[in-house]
Amino acid sequence: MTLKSTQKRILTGLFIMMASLFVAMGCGGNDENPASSSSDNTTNPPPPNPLPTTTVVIANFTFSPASVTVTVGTTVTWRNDDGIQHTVTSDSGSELESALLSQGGTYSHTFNTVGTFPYHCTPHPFMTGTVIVEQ
Ligand SMILES: [Cu+2]
Repeated sequence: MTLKSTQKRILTGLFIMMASLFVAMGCGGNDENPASSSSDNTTNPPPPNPLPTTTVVIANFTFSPASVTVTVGTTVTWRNDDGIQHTVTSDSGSELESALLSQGGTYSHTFNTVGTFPYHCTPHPFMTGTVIVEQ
């Protein structure tokens, strides 16, 4: 009698242990969901840049477009596609004074003043362009 009731207790205890193990494993599986959902806590994409930009391409000894009209605060970027070095140099003043740009090189300038800014290429003075900055 006593032996049988002891066995019963042991069996019951084992059953409870296994049942609680099963529950614990189930909980472990559930824990992975909040862990994986925290992975969409990635860095947010940066806000779109509100500053206006314009690109002038230098190709075949030509600034293209030769004349651009922009609003104050616009950043203009020149990109040299030629295999020959060019500059972006103000005809007068120092608003634009790039170094020699090799192929693929760029020069950027932000225009914060209203006005007309004619420029040329120092090695090739026949290459000319104009930036018109409006309010
Ligand atoms: Cu040039």
